[in-house]
Amino acid sequence: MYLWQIDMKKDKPQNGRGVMLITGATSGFGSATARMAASQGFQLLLTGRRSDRLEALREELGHAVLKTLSFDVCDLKATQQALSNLSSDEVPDVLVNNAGLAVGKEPIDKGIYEDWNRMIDTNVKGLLHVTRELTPKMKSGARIINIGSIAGRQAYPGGAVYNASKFAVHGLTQAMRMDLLPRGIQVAQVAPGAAETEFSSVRFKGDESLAKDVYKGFEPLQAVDVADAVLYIATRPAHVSIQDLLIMPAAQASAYHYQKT
Ligand code: NDP
Ligand code: 8X3
Repeated sequence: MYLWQIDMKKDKPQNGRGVMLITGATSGFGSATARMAASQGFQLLLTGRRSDRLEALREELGHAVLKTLSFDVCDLKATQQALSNLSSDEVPDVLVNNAGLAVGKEPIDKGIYEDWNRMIDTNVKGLLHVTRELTPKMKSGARIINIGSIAGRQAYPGGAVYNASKFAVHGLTQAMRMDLLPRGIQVAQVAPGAAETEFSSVRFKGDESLAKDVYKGFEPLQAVDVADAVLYIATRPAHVSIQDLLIMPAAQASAYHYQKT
């Protein structure tokens, strides 16, 4: 049995690792990270918009979950309201800025403003909202892990605004690391390639056949592979800072190069 398959309702975590707040814990990388972090002794603050999924995760992970907080990261007031009431022992030791999405794959001259706004508001402004609210309270030794993407390293046709938002995460991660260095807060980025989650279903607005096509002919990453990278960073000794981790499926060499059957 893998560590992350432990039944959290029965098996109390052995080692206190501190508090981890995960944005976008209702699906994909976020929920896989929650499960793995719980199995490794973290106490969790789980966030996302879908409160039913947060509650299901709380039920599954039992006492590992300190709190679920349902809010939209794009909404500054709602973010402030949700995060302002954390008690001192709920301030995260690890913040995983994971909530994000791609919407649409139109070329720039056919792009849809609403889709563009959703990507920029969620991937850039949402990450900023959560970071701005939590970093003043975070202590020396804390870590922030931003989920970037291969799309933040290489642009691709139809990806313009998603690319721009993830290039922004890449830049923000570097600047945040410099700003927070004097406070002893580490900042890392995990940048995955193609991973089979709800990501493509969201991108293609519920068209499951288009979503499935993305992963045809090769073995994509699974959410647990990315969670594993997040937990690796989160559990390094205090003097070790993993700054940047690009993680790809074996069949993907770049944003454009896939070895498909
Ligand atoms: P999923 O669609 O499975 O999960 C996305 C998560 O983000 C959900 O929990 C969703 O929760 C949350 N979210 C989206 N919008 C908001 C919002 N406005 N407010 C709060 N939470 C929000 O996709 P992934 O797990 O794949 O994606 C996670 C991150 O990884 C994203 O940043 C994505 O860009 C990035 N990524 C994905 C890759 C992939 O191939 N899958 C590769 C590289 C990076 P809810 O809907 O409940 O609010
Ligand atoms: C998601 C990976 O290549 O679809 O960030 O942009 S990709």
